[in-house]
Amino acid sequence: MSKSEDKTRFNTSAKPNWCPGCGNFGIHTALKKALLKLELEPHQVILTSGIGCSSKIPHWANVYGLHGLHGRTLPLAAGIKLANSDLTVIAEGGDGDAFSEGMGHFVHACRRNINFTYIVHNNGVFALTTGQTSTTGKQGFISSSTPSGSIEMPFSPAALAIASGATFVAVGYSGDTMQLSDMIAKGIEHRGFSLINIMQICVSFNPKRNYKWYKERIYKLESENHESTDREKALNVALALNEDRLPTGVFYQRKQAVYEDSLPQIKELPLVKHDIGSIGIDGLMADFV
Ligand SMILES: Cc1ncc(C[n+]2csc(CCOP(=O)(O)OP(=O)(O)O)c2C)c(N)n1
Ligand SMILES: [Mg+2]
Repeated sequence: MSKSEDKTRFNTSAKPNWCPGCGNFGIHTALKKALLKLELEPHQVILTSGIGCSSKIPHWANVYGLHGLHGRTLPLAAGIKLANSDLTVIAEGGDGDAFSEGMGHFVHACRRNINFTYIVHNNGVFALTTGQTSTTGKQGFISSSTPSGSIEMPFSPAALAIASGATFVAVGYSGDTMQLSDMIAKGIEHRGFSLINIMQICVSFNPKRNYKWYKERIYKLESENHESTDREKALNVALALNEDRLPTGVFYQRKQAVYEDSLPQIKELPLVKHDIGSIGIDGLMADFV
């Protein structure tokens, strides 16, 4: 059997230790399916992550991985892509990682358009730290950090991404692995920054948003003839934040030059492939003496 026929090549011998029923299992499966669909090999892919239940994912995918600091999955991914643009770079993490600690990085990633994919496991809580309200939690949400109900309004990650200049914005659901693997594959194929914001089930700390709750509310944008190249329409859909109707699909996409194509140093050849044998640093070092 050739390497590319081995459908188990992204599996690890260690098994994920997420809670039984956790939506991260669906995302994990969808990611591996997407990598198989794109006929990628393990050595061509790297996953970066922050801190959280979701951010443990690089441990359980047989690709390169870097489990970083809370809120810092995006600068890791950006740095890796700029150093070795031959790699397929995927950043992962939770909503706390993306939209609390890492919010500044998120806006800049959207506007810079470096060619990598960001998969956000959005469960509306800080799960690893046992369930504090996050920026995407519902107003009134009762948790250990908001015992009388959250006062703040949640925001829309998709709307912020579109407004910040992102060139590929999709929203998925952890319970629909088929749709999700397609969406992740499309995101990876997109040249530029791609956001896959996934509504993720957290059975332990956000139990009201369970499989039944989502099933009653989820619908596919494609069934409503959504035009994903129309930025204004996409923004309106993203801004709706209607708890009773939750759209999934590619909200918005457009073609735009990627950041690394405009950098003369790496335009033709990835930085890691540059010949540095002929570069002398003696003159530079002499300045320090
Ligand atoms: C700088 C820093 N601040 C806070 C923490 C504590 N902390 C660990 S995980 C986490 C939140 C995790 O929530 P999320 O990113 O949504 O991931 P989930 O566990 O829900 O998948 C926090 C606040 C930390 N590890 N580092
Ligand atoms: Mg979370």
